[in-house]
Amino acid sequence: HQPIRRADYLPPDFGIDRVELEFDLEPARTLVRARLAIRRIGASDAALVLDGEDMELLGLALDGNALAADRYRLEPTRLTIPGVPDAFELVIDGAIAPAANTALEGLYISSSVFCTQCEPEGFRRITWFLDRPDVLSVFRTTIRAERARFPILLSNGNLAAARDLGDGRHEAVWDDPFPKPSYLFALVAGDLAVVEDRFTTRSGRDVALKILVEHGKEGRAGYAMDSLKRSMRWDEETYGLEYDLDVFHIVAVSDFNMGAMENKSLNVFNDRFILADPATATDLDYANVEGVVAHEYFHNWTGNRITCRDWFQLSLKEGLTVYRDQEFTADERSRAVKRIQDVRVLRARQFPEDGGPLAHPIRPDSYLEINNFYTATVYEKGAEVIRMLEALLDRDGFRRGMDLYVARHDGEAATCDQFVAAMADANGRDLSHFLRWYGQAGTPRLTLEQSHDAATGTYALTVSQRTPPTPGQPDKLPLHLPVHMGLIGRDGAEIPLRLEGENAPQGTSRVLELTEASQTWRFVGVEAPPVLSINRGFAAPVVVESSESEDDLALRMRADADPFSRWEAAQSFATRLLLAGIAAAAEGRPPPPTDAFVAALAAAFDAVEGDPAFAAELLALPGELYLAEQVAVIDVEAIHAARKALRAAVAQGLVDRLRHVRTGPPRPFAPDAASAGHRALANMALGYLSTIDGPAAAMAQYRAADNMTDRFSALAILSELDVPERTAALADFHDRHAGDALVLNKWLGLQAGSSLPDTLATVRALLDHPAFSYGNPNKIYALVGGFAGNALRFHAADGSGYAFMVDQILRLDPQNPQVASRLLKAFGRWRRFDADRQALMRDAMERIAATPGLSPDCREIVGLSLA
Ligand code: BAL
Ligand code: ZN
Repeated sequence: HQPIRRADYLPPDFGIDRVELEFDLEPARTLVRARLAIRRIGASDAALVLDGEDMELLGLALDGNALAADRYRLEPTRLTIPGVPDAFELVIDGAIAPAANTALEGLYISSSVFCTQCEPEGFRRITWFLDRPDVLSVFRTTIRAERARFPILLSNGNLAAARDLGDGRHEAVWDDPFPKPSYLFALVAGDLAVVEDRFTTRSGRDVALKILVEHGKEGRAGYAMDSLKRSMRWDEETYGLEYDLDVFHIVAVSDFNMGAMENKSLNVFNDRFILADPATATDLDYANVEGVVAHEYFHNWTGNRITCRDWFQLSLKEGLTVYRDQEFTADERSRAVKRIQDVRVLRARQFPEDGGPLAHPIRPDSYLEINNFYTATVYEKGAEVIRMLEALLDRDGFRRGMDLYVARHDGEAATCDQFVAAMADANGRDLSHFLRWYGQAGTPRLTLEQSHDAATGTYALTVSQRTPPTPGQPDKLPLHLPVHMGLIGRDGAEIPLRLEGENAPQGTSRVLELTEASQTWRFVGVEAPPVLSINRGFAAPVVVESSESEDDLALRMRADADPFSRWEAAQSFATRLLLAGIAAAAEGRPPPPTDAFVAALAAAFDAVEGDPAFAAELLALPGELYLAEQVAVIDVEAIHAARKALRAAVAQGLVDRLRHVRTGPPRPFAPDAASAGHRALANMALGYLSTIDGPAAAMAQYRAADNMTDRFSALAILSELDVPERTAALADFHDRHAGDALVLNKWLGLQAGSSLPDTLATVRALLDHPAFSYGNPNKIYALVGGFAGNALRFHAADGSGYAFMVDQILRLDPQNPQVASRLLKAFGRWRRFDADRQALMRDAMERIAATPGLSPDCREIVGLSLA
């Protein structure tokens, strides 16, 4: 395995205009015939080199003539045919073994259903092909299988023909008129229930919507269907983008490496992002179903109609599509709450990646295994980069850019440069400086200097930027970024913003453009020193280093006009106390006084009455992963202890308000955002109150709950308490939901994430529980991944957590390298720990590196981590 470099991109020597696939499906051995219409587009002497892995070649024919073995060369990952004509038909007969496919790439079987996952490079496990996203072909797919076991036969596009074959088998033929790269190919065959609905597009196309789930789970597909219809409408209203075929399928399967996959007109989903009902799904599950259904649907334009030229451009479709699904959710639910939740995820997952050995730009420069680059950076930071374009160009300008991008590149495989060029050209802007975001890794840090001249009423703000070095990029350039800011008077009122040289104020919230290492803006008409509100809405994915006073933070917590900034001020205040508490805990000193923070939190809480979802976010203290990023040497025990102490202090200080939240008549369950907000706040209050009252109220709620959010929230609270109720509730939950894999995954994850001291022993025991299986990624992520995310126990001082994870990774790598390498990333931040833990983590990774036959996926991650 050699690194693939972005700079080495060359267009393909051949195009494949038309693909006809025929499948004779049998789990043990499936026959695949591919008839390819191939045309030379490159050098006249170039040989045809097709990608292919883990298949048996049964025969090759060129323009109807069988090719003798000396006319081609078959190697483990490719098939080379020299001396081909300029245009020809190639027929390839091959055989594959879906039942033995545990990597879940290509064609495999999940709970007796044939399904596929081809992105990024799975199609080469189905047939030999130019398996790269810049080769676009029209596909016709013929599927033959036994009717009794596989009554449903699906592929991309429209059903062209179906017939009985007379021998217990049947056949279906699917035509997809839209040229597409091989990674968007999909096939599904099995015995599934179909939930149907319809959607009429703006221009009058009648679209059949079909969601396929396991028999008996039809009742859990309603929210996904509703989300799909709302997504379709939203994309029409927001971007003028309509669906383009007569049918849209979503198939839910239980064994799936990713969340879901946007195959043209045949999305395949991890069932955890489809199935939801009140008894089995939490509000978070509902929100995730909505978000992922929307995300995959939005890919139909941003990803499928316009795809990526090469995998280095992955963020072209993923960053943009994440941005689109975030905006959809913001419009459907609460914009402020959505932004807060997305920033939390960014800080907990992407900032650590950007600050560690696996740091890479949103458009990486090289990879060994592209599967390793489906990262928080490509997805979430990629979405932030798009969001900055929206801030810099404003909403209308952004829409003009999207329209031009679609008009220029529909039907093409495009690049990130082309996307930014469309944004620039549609707005008459030069965005060449902005393009640095695509090539430069690392999280920029902003520092501020402020001064106020009372005599002239001038307020000067200097913003400086600096991006710390990342592996391979020691020197960083200044970036072009929006500084979204406002100024607040001591009375809490927003100050009109008038820059020196302007005739009149331009609103109270503005986007300044930072392009230099340091820039100063002067505002006039500012009578008294103002309180600065900066990076409103988290317009730029940066760290703002601020030494804001506690009084200013308190003022902004209750009075900042930007709700995100109110939350941010609360987080900053809490973080400051927590960092002091962490230092104190590490040195055995008492924690710092919390009265000022608690009073500010109370005032902020009172100011948001009527928005319980936001209030719940306000009360949620910064998480352990975020705090770990803020300290020089990560001390997991001190972080845990400091956070626990501040939680107790907040509970005491806000006890009356928290009790008040828990009063009032019970509300009937509904999955909408407003109802979910009430539950979020009530459960936040329950958690705080349990630090005072113990387990009784949580146990009562656990027993009485009529929905999974309330039941599971109570269970999660109990799971952190070392009390007999904990054991009873966990046992009850298991028995209530025995046989429901998705619900039991929550049960596995909760136990794996518990801070109680015997967690590792519990996790080991659960490996043998029937609810766990090494064949199912959801279960592995719940139990083993859940443990890896449990900083306190994974980083146990004796190294037991590390040893356990190494065993798990090495066990999984031969069967599913994608899952193994994701788990391996847990070791990436090893240099941030004390010397003893560093040594233990290094040893652990060296044990992995020394393992013969390690997958390229794991080899790349361990190599980067240790470098
Ligand atoms: N394209 C892989 C899954 C997703 O991001 O939608
Ligand atoms: Zn995506």
